[in-house]
This record gives sequence, structure tokens and C-alpha cells, in this order.
Amino acid sequence: MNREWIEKQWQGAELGDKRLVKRAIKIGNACLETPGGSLPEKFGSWGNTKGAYRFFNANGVSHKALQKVHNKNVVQAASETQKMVLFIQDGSELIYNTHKCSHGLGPTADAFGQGIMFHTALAVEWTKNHAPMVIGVAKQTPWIRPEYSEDKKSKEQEEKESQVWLNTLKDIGRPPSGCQWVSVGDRGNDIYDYVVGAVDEGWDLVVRAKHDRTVVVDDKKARLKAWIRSLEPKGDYKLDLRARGEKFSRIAELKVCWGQALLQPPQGKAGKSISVTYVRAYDPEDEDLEWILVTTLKVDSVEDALTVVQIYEQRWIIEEYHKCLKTGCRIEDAQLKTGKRLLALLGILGIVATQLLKLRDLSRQQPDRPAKEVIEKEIIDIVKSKYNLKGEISLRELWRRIAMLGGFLGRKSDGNPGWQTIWKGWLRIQDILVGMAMVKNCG
Ligand SMILES: [Mn+2]
Repeated sequence: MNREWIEKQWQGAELGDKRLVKRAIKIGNACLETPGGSLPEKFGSWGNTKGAYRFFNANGVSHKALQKVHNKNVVQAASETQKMVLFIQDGSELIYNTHKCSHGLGPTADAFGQGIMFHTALAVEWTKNHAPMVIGVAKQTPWIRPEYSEDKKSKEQEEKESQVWLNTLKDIGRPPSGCQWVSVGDRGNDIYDYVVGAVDEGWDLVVRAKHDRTVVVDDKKARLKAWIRSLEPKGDYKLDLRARGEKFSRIAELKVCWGQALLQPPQGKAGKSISVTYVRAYDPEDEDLEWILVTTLKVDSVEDALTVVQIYEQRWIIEEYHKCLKTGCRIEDAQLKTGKRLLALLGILGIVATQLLKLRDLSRQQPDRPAKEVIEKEIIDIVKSKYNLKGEISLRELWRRIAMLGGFLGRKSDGNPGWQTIWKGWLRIQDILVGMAMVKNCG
């Protein structure tokens, strides 16, 4: 199942040479099988590792060329589903400070760092009150920052980088009619030009507000924060902070309110005003817990407002994605030395990481459903005989056991297994299946 998927992500990729496509598929498979291994561990032999190094160095091999087919597959899948699709955007960086003789890298957020900046739009299928399901990377843009000189302000660079949010949507294209596509972004996404541009491109959006802008409410100018904080709460909402991996292990009881306003161009800038809705979710007892969200989605009821809040809540998936790339695939440990090779590696691992997340998502869908309705009998049989289970088992039970094969302890206090243990357990099952098939063929 995994091999087939990998093949589809690079079949027909324009890398300039058919042998490079074969190599890309081989490398994709190796990365999927040993995501946490070093490059020589991933590729198994020195010959294969050298082959991979040559691959990353080849002329036609670039991040863009490596992700093009995948991006197309993802956008295609997003236009075919009946469900809402969230395009969760965020930026991050890969840091290669310890690479002594590397070249072709640039400054990172930490002025002394060097590395690669990148911005990703992750497409996620979502239905309210259900577990989300990652589709894949709709668009990923990496770039190397130029070295700053004293006289050249970094502000200019910042301005340029802020355009990546809108350019990402333009690259993905207009949402097809009948599709519910929503772009989701954090405070870094609170950009007037972005909101205007996204609406022009036919997108809906949910963005966390950062700036205390001037807005127009009922024909009167107002400060966003003073105005939205003056509104009466209209509903309640429970947020499980523990599930989001935050240090406060508690359930927060949030209040919700909302109001319509006209978003204005920033002071001194020409432009139109845009009608948007602001939704505020907050904990009256904890002033650190406040989300002010701006959205183009229709909000007429508490239900609608909670939908917006829940959409924003899905943003943690992209943090998980970054974690998957960095700690899961260990992309920052790669000894590839040059920016070109590291960018190409991101081209592959950026796609592989979505599969690790997808398996985890899968394990959280319909937990009470009998496993046999979804998963192959052979897999269920392996798990049942390993743990001496009798009778029918649910999907929840099956995935917990698979994660236990990967080192998950499965105590009550351990909560849901993370993607690392699920992935390890899943690979062990695949090994057993391959072993069984070999025995069968020998007999
Ligand atoms: Mn961010």
C-alpha cells in the first residue's frame, strides 16, 4: 500500500531523465521505511547512498520538480471530495548551523543560524466534530535568505516574504465551484494585502488577528480589540489543551462572540474595504487564552462561530508536520552540505512526512467501528495472535496494539499513540506480512 502511494507521487515527474524518476521512487520508499535513520541508514548500502547523493546533485532534480506531481495529486483529491478542505499554511526553517563547509544556505530567524526557510500549505480534509485527515502538500515554497548587509534593512526582506501566503493560494488556484476550500493561517498571516487578494482569488479564509487595526463597524471607526472585547459572549466552548500537547493539562472553558466589520487598508495605503467577520474565543479567567479570528465564512449562529474556532484549532496539524519533518525524518541531521541537495531532500521528505501523519489520522477515524470493516484480515489476524485477543476488535483497539508493536506502552495515562509509535508498529506488521508471503511462495 505504501509503495504504491510513493510511486504515484513521482511517476511522470519531469526530472530530465527516466532513471532519475526511478531513483526518486527508490529514495522515497527508503525514506518512508526508515524515516528516522541517517542517510546511509535509509539507503542501506554505500552504493545506494552514493547513488542518492548523485541524485540530489543532478541538474533536473529540484524541490519544485520533485513535488509537482504530488501537488497536482493533492489539489485533484481536494477538488473531488465532498468534505471541507482546509489549506493550513505556515512557515518554518531548517537549521544547519553545524555544517562547517556547507554552502548555498542563508540566514535563519536566529541571526547566527544558516539554513533554509520554507512555507507549506497542507491540505486537510475536515468535517466538524470529526478527526481531520491529511491529504498532502498542496504547495511548498522553500527559499534561501540573502545575507543582510548593514545598510540593507531586513524589513524589505520581511515584506517580500509576507507575499508567500497569497502566492501560495495563487499557485494552488481558484477553488472549483461547489468545493469548500478554506485557507487557515496564524498571526503571521494577518496581512491586509493577503485578505484582499485571497478574496479576489475566490478563497475563504480563517486567520488569527495580530494587529489592532482600525475597522469600521456600523459606519463608525473603531479599534478592533476594544470593539470585539466589548461584545457580550453568545456561547461556550470546551478546549482540550492536553490534546494539543500544551503544558497546561486542562480543559479550558472558552466564551465565544462575533461581529461583522469592514477591514480597512493600513494607514497611508490605498485600497478597498472588505466585509469580514471577527470571532473571539477567550477564557475569562486566563487572559493569555484569547483567539481573535478574522474570517470570510458566514457566521450567523453560535454553531457557525464554533465552526470557525474549530477550523483554527486544526492549525496544530502543521506544527505536527514540522515536527514530523524535523524529529521524525531528521531532515536537519542530513549531511548533504549544499543548499541545492538539501532543498531536493526537502522535496522528498516534505512529501513522505505527510504519510506518517496520515497513518496517525487514520488511526483516529471512527474508533468504535469494527476493524474488519476497514483493515485487511491478515493485519487484524497478526495483531490478534500477537496479543492473544479473541473476538471482534474495534479500530481503536487495533491501532493501539499496532502502536504497542512500535513501542507505545498503552497505559491509560498515555493517551492516544503518536505517529512515531504507530509508524514503527505499522512497519513491523508490513515486515511480518512480507515474511508470510515469502514463506507461502516457498511452499
Ligand atoms: Mn507561523
